[in-house]
Amino acid sequence: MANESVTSVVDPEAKSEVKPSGAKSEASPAVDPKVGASVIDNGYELIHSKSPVFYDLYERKSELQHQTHYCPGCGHGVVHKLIAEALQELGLQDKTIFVSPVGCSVFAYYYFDVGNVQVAHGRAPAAATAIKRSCPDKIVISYQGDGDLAAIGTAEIIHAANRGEKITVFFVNNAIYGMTGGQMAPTTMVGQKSTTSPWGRRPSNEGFPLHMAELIAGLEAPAYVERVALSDNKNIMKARRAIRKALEIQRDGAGFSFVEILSPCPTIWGKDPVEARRWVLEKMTPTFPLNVFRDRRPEMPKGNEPPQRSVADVLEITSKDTLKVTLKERAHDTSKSKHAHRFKDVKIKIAGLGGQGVLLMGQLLIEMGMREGLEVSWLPSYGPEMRSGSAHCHVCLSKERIGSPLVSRPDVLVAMNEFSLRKFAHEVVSGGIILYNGASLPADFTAPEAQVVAIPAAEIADKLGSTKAANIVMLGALLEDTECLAPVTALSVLEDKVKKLDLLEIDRKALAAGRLFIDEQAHIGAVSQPDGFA
Ligand SMILES: Cc1ncc(C[n+]2csc(CCOP(=O)(O)OP(=O)(O)O)c2C)c(N)n1
Ligand code: SF4
Repeated sequence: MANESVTSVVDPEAKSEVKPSGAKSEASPAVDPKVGASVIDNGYELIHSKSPVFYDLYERKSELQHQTHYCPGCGHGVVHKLIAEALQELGLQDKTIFVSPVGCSVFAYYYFDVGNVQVAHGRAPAAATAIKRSCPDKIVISYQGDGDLAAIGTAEIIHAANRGEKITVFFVNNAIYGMTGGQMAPTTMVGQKSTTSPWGRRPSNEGFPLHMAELIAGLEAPAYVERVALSDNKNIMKARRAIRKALEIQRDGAGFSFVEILSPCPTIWGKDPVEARRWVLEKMTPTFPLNVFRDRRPEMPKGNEPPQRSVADVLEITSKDTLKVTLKERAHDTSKSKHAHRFKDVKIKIAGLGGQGVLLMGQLLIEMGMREGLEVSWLPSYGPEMRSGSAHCHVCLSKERIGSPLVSRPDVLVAMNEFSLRKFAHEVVSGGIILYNGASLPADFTAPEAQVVAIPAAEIADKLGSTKAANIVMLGALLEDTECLAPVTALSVLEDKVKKLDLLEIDRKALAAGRLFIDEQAHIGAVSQPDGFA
């Protein structure tokens, strides 16, 4: 971690401390390599060592365990150290979950010995929201650069702040994209050169820099908003206090806390570490004034809090014990596990229009898979218009752990309309199955490598009383054709999921009709492939 010497005596528990030890002089410190102690003869003995909030070993740096991947003089190392010390002093290490961003600090999880989650670019406040809401007792930190927070992640940070999520955000503003080599950030200052503003930022073309602390302080919900700078030791000490205070606010459940930290990026700025620090003070602070913009407890109207339901409640499981029993029952329920799975894994893609029950069919399949003791995954995909737009889902059923839920080469394609048939048929593996919802295949369609079956599912479902049950007809056909799951499991899932008795009755019949169609009609000509079952 960055070797910032702490210039005041700190908590005796903390491992960086300053001890008086004799007469003063300007001589440089001698370092004892064994204990990491710097002994100087100016009256103080400096003892440096890593906070226990950091891992002992930086795994990624196999041969350079003593240093991080940050450039010399980078502010990220200093901020990491300040956060680690604050967590240590507050005794919060074991309760902390750190959300790492995309950017130079993405590797925070190699350093902080706390709970770690790494998220997509800009999404840290959204992920932190979910984590904090599901684990309200944890200390959740969203750590972000200016590209991450103020460009791609603008929406996430504004809305998390506006909702007053009880998380802490540390916003490292170095006025540039560091990791990707120095493109203009929303915080790049007027006149500042970057690879994408080589003439200097011009407000007439690129707009003005965003002042995130002020923007967030303008909202009603945040509890604490401060801007600090890593320009010199005095300001670093202020940053230290701000970071600690932000964490205390979260510890006390007081609301959203946000600290913007003006931070040097010597490498991209093309300056040495000392110059870069001076630049923070002389160039950045006039544009981004240091201030406590907000320090108050927000008042939330009482009495209209949304009902909080536990996971067990949502899953309709009354308690942990019931969950255990249910799982145990499932494990020992021979009627459910009797079905012999002759496959190692089956990958299915189900595609059609929103409203055709495409996503639901996938969910039913994975529920069935779970009941038969399989590993399962379901990945939905739909466009901007959920209803009536294209929709598809990826389903994996496997006896082994699933590496990726993405199905790019399905064993089975269920195409609920012609568009999906044409779009995805070429992805199906050689010898795979295509089940098409239609009385016959389009005249010019061929898929010589696959077994293609056209099933008039919509018509069958219509006759049974509801066109909407076409997806269940297809489900029945899929089960019969692939034998991947037992029909009895399908029935039990439908019985649990479909609450309306009249619809359940239609679904039962639809499931049976799909199976029957494959058994009795598919082989005598419903297969529209010229060569029959390929
Ligand atoms: C979705 C996505 N878009 C773009 C990128 C490329 N990218 C990686 S880091 C980064 C900018 C990081 O800058 P900043 O947040 O300021 O962090 P710094 O590296 O300066 O600490 C970008 C654009 C990406 N990884 N993912
Ligand atoms: S490029 Fe800049 S932000 Fe990234 S590690 Fe180096 S100094 Fe730090």
